[in-house]
Amino acid sequence: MMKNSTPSDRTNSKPWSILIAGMKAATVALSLAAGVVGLASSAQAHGERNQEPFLRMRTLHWYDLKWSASKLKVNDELVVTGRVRAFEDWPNNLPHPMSVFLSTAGPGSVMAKKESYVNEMPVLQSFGMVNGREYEFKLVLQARYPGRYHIHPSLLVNGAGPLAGPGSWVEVSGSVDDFVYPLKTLTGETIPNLATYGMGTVLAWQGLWGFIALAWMLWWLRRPLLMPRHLALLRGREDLLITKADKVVAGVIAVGTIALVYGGAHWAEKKYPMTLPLQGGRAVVDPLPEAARSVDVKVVRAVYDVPGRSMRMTLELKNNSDNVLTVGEFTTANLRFVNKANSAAMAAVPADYPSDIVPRSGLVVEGDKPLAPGETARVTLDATDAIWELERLSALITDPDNRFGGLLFLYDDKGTRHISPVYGAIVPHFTDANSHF
Ligand SMILES: [Cu+2]
Repeated sequence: MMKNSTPSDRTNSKPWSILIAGMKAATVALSLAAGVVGLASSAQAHGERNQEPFLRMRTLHWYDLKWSASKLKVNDELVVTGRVRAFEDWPNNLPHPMSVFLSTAGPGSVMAKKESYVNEMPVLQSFGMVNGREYEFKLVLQARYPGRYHIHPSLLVNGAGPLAGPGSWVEVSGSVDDFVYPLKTLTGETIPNLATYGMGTVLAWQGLWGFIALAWMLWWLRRPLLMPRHLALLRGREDLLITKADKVVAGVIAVGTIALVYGGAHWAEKKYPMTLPLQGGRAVVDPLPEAARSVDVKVVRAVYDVPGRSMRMTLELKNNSDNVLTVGEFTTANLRFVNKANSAAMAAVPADYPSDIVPRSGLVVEGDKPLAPGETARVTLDATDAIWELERLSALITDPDNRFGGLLFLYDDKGTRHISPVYGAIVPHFTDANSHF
């Protein structure tokens, strides 16, 4: 019996106090979240290197990335375009990309996302991807906060989390106070700046609820607290704990809260008679037409040489096309290992492409002989670079599922690119890796 009437239970018995406590908790959570965002923006990184190698090598492969600018003023537009392929050898332990959302990865909301398209379809909503198929995306962003930011496209995969594409450094100059995002609504109303639209209303409501919560808290805090109340309970004097005034105040707050919620909803309904709910449906986006597979790739052996920071793979390539093909590039985990001896492959790397994700040593193709139409040949590729360590991809040796994946770009004599997926098991070698080839 005593337990049933402790002071904490007493407050819990009033639904409005639960409501107010909930709102207080939400306010604290929001301010904490704001603090975390603030910290993240000062650190300027977003953990892309911390993702497990299988998340970067076997999920989405991004290529042909273009950033329309590297220097912007506040309000300038940045257009990020490219292609992304949902990999065929998607990890078993990860939900497939049945529901994905196109966004950006960067330090907070430094850019406003204005438009997003996949295969020229607007993707305000989530959509599904098919493994082994490709998609063309376009993101239109508007510079908001001055600073220097690493901006990636990213797909948020339901169940698997955010999977970011390659990032490029973008510098924004100017003042955040100049940021404007005008908009015309479907009802014809012009909003001069979406960033500040309705801000007064938001602050007023937040302030009002905050004030009520504070008043309710102070009402109880001003009196003797835990021990005296506990003693009163022990002596069976529960009647002393709640006065008549308490009941009146509680009643006023209860009725007032309900009236405020009802009145507020009524006011909003009147002020904004036409509103659309946030759209939670899914967009349907067809993948790009499938190109004929020019080259079949079989992984004969793949080795990650730990001390040498080198990935070596022996592949069996079968040329199904009518063209003579040469190996130009191997791309994985947003890194581009380019065969420097291949002029078409070198020409496919724009001068302004982020150099930190194009390893300098490139891709060494042993023998580097062109592949005749119909020919099947074994080729050994060597991707050696400190970047394996730097990007923490060498952690793939500790994965419980030692597999790797990537895309192989081959070029014909006209300079046309032919893309083939590469995937298979990979064995770490801690010493003397070269003796196995
Ligand atoms: Cu980044």
